[in-house]
Amino acid sequence: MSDLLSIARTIALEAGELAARRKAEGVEVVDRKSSPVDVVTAADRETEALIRARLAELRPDDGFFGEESGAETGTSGLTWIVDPIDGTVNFLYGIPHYAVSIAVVEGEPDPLSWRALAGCVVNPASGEVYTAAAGGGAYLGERRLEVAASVELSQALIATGFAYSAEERARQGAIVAALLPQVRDIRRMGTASLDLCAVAAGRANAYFERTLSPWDHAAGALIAREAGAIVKGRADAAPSRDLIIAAAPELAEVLEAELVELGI
Ligand code: LIP
Repeated sequence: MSDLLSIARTIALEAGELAARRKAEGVEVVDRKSSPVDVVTAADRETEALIRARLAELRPDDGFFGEESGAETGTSGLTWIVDPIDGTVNFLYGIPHYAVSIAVVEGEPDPLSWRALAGCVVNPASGEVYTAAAGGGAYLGERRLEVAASVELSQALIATGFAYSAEERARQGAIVAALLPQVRDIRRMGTASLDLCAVAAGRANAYFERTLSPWDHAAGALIAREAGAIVKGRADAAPSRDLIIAAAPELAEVLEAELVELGI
């Protein structure tokens, strides 16, 4: 497990350096994906290519599933789930809040069934490095992380995010508008992996989002869980495109009930 974690960490740091260098040199948008605002930059592709090449060197029998270059099955039963630049819009706008996210899972590369073994989330702009191994706890640098104690919904600082689809954003916006008067405040920070790490570090009491891809939450969910948070989907389901919620156990339950009430 620790070998897998050190590989994730080493490669995430290398990829973070490359992304930061490309940011300094100027960001080039090379394509659009699910909508006119869902952009791909040259750095997204180059960073993923670096990660994929390094993993092929160090773990040739493992599978790979990345945001920009898709999936390849391995023979080892393990798969690396990679988001080379999570928070691409922040990266594009020069907002120093984006991340390289690398996780390794056992089983099918499907969040509904996989078992996450190790994960690393690096914010190249802040230099913060979040890590976790299954059963081994979560860390920010050398500091062991613990999720904030559960609070009343009215006292909760809640992170969330919005999709690239205007139609979905309209639905998400209506739910957030209804939730806002019931909570301390909302934070839209733009990077799902760092939102999950914020819950792990006690910088937010909870996080929820719909329409995320597996690479957006693979590493962050393990880090939040190893810090003591409940990380779940709707009802008893695992986190997925349908829904991800992360918070201390009691708050997670109350927040989910309220979100369902609001029609999430
Ligand atoms: C982003 C997520 C964010 C979400 C965006 C997008 P990307 O990932 O980190 O939480 O709100 O819609 O999915 O596209 O930057 O890898």
